[in-house]
Amino acid sequence: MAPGRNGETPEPRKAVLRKLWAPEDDEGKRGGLIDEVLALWFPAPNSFTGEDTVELHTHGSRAVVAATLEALGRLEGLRMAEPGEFTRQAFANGRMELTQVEGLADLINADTEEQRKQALRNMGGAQRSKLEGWRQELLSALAHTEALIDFGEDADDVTADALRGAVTKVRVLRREVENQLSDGGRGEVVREGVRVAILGPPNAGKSSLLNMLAQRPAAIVSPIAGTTRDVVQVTLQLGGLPVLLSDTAGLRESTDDPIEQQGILRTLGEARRAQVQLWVYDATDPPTRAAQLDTVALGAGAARSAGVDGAADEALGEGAVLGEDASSAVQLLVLNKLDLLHSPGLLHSPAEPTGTSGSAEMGAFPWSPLLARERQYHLSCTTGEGVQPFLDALSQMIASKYGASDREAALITRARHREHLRRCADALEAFEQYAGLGDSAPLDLAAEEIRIAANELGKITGRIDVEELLDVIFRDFCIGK
Ligand SMILES: Nc1nc2c(ncn2[C@@H]2O[C@H](COP(=O)(O)OP(=O)(O)OP(=O)(O)O)[C@@H](O)[C@H]2O)c(=O)[nH]1
Ligand SMILES: [Mg+2]
Repeated sequence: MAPGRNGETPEPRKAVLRKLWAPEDDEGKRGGLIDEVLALWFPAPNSFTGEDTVELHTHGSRAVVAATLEALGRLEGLRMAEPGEFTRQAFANGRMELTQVEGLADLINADTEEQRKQALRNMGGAQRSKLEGWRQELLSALAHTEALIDFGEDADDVTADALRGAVTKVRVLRREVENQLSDGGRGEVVREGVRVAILGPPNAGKSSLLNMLAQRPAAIVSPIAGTTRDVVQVTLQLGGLPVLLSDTAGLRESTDDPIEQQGILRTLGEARRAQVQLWVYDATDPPTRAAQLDTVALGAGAARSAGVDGAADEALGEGAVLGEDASSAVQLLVLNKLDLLHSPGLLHSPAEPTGTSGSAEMGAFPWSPLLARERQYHLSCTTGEGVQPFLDALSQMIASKYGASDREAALITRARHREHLRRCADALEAFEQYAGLGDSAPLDLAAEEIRIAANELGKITGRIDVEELLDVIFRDFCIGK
C-alpha cells in the first residue's frame, strides 16, 4: 500500500484514520475528498485471502459507498469481487480447507444457536483436523503396505508383521468411520432442520396445531373433514435447532375426492421424510389399533384409488416405495381438543395434563395404549391448555436427539461428506479382505484400496496431494539404503 497524501503506509493490521481522496482524472487533475475513513492494511500472507488486502471502513451512506466504489473502479487492475471470491481465493492460497469454507458459509447463514456452534467449530477446523488425522493414518498404512510390495519378498517375517500392523490400523479406522456414518444424520439435521410432520385423521386439529405453534394462521382451519390437501410448511426454532414443521392432509382410508387422494399421497411422502411424526388425534377418541399410527396403512386406500403411478411416485419423493415408512422416525401423540373432555357429560374433570402419569386423577384421561405415556400429550388448540408443556417436551426431545451439547460434535454435516466417507469405508473393507488372504494377499490391490480411502478423505477437505504421500514414504523408510 503506497503512502497516501495523508502520510505513511499504516502499520499492518492497525486501524488508522485517513482522508479518502478520489484518484486524479485523465488530465492529472486532483480528485476530490470522498470521506474520512478507517483504513486497515493486511500485508500477505496474513490476511483472510493470503494476499495483500486493504480494508476501508467508510460512512455507510449510499453516496459515500457509490463514490468510493467509483473511485476504486478507476484504479487499474481493480474490479468488484464475485460472490464468494475472497473465500475461494483463501482456499486457493491454502488458507482454508473445504470443510472450513463450508463452515464459514454455514456460519453466515446460521439462524439458530446449534447451527452457529456447529458452523463455528467447523470453520475453526474441527472436521478438518479429524479427517486429516485419519488421512495421515492411512498414508502411513499405505506407506507400509507399499514398502512390502518392494521389499517384502526378502523378509517374510517382516512382511507378515508389517501387514498385520496396517490391517489393525485400518480396522480401527474403519470402525471410527462407520461410527460417524451411523450418527442418524445429526450434523445434516442441524444444518437443514429437523423435519416434523403433523399426521392424523381429518378434523383432529392438525392445522390448528400448526397455526398455534407458528403463531400465525398459516393453514386453513375448518370443521369440514379433508380441509388440508397441500403440505403446509412453517419454520420454527426449538431447542436451538431449526424445525421444519409440516401440516398434512388428514389420512383416511376412503375418499372419492381425487384432490384429497393426491393430498394423502403427499402426506405419505412427508411422513417418510420426517424425523419426528407428530400424530394428532381427538382426545375423546385416542387411537387403539397399531394401524392408526401407520401412515402406510391409513393412506393405502386413498393411494390405491389415486393409482400408484408416476404422479404418486412424484408425490412420495424420489426413490420412495409405497408401503415403506420412516421406521426411524420418533412418534409422538398429541391428544387434542382437551377442552371437550372438560365438557359436562364427557368425562369427569381430569387433572392438569402436566402431572406425572399414573396418578389417580390422570387415570381419568384417555390414553392410547399404542405409545408410552411420556410420548403422549393432552392439549387444546382452542384454549391453549397443555400447549406449553408439550412444546417444552418437544424442544427437549429435539435438543437431546440432535443437539451437540452433551456429546461429540457431528463430523458429517453435508451429504457430500457422507458420500465420501461411505466410499472410504468401502475401500477400507476391501483392503481388509485383500490383506486377509494371508501369503497370497495381492498387496498391490490392497494398497490401491487404501489409496482410494485416503483420497476420499482428501476430497472432503479438498486436499489431495501425491507429493505428501511421497513425503511419508521417504520419512518412514530409508529406500535405497
Ligand atoms: N373444541 C376444540 N375444537 C378444536 C380444537 N382444535 C381444533 N378444533 C376444531 O376442529 C376442527 C378441525 O380443525 P383443523 O385444524 O382444520 O383440523 P385438521 O386436522 O387440520 O383437519 P383436516 O385438514 O381436514 O385434516 C375445526 O373446526 C377447529 O376449530 C380444540 O382444541 N378444541
Ligand atoms: Mg388441516
